Amino acid sequence: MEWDEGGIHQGLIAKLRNSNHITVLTGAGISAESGVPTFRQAQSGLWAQYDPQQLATPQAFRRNPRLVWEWYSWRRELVNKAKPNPGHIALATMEQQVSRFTLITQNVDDLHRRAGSQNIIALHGDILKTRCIDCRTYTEDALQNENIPPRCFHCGGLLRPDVVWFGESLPTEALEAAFTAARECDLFLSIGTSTLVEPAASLPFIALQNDIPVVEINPEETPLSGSATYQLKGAAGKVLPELVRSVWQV
Ligand code: BJW
Ligand code: ZN
Repeated sequence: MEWDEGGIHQGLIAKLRNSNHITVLTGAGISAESGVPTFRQAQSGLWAQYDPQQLATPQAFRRNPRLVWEWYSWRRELVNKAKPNPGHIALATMEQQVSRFTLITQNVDDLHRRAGSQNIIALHGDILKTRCIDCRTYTEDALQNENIPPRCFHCGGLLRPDVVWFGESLPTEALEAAFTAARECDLFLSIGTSTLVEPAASLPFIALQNDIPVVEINPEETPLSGSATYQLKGAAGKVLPELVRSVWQV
C-alpha cells in the first residue's frame, strides 16, 4: 500500500486510531532533516575515503584511535548544533495519544529526547557520552581533555564514544525490550532506516511474523519495502506530521 498525495489510506488511519500499543523503530533518516548526516552520508567530504566498517569498529579504533575519535568529534558537533524536526516532534505527539508507545531508535543522537519522547529504547548507544576502554568509567566531560582521544581520569586508558560498533553486542536489556515490543504491539512503524544492520533490521520482520501490520516511512526502497503492509514513500518530517494530524487532529 503506497502513500499518495491525495492522503493517507483510511485503513491505516483506523488502525492507528484503534491501536493500544504502537512500536516505532527509527534510523538515521529521521534526523537527516535536522542536518545530522545519515550513517552513509557521514562518510562524505573529508571522510569519503573511509569505509564505514573502517570507522565504526573496535578494530578501527585500535588501529587508529585518533582518526576514529576525530570522525566522532565532527559528528558530535553536528548533533549538538541540530534541533529536533517535525518528524521527531510528531512522534512525541503520537506518544501522548496512545496508551502504550515504545520508541526504539538506532540513532546515537539525542533528538528524540529533546523532542519530548519519553519511552525510548536506544539500541546503538549515545554519541554524546564516552567510556574508558579499560575500566569502563563513563564520562560526559571528556571534551575538556587535551589528548586526542582523551584519556580516562581514573586509569589513563583511552576514552571511546559510548556507541555500539560493528561486531559488538547491543545492550542486552534494551535488545530484549525491543524484541518484546515488536512482538506485542498492535502496529509497528519503521522510519528512516535502511533495514540493513542487524539485529535491528529483524524487528519489523518479527512484527510481521506475529501478524502485526508494519508501516514503512522512507523515500527509498529497503529490504522491508516489499513486505511492509503500508509503504509511505516520503520524508519523515513531512509524512509523520500529516499522519498524526489525520488520525488525532493534533
Ligand atoms: C530517510 C530520510 C528522510 C533518508 N526521511 N527516511 C546477521 C546477518 C549479517 C550480519 C550480521 C548479522 N548479525 C550481526 C551482523 C553483523 C552486523 C551487521 O548487521 N552487518 C550488516 C552491515 C550486514 N551487526 C553487528 O555487528 C551488530 N552486533 C551484533 O549483532 O553483535 C553480535 C554479532 C556480531 C558479529 C556477528 C554476528 C553477531 C552491531 C551493529 C551496530 C551498528 N552500529 C552503527 C554505528 C553506531 C555508532 C555510529 O553512529 O557511529 O549504527 S552502524 C550504523 O548503522 C549505525 C546505525 O544506527 C545503523 C543503521 O543505519 P540506519 O539508521 O539504517 O541509517 P542508514 O544511513 O543506513 O540509512 C538511512 C535511511 O534513511 C535510508 O534508507 C534513507 O533512504 C532514509 N532516509 N532521508 C525518512 N528525510
Ligand atoms: Zn579508565
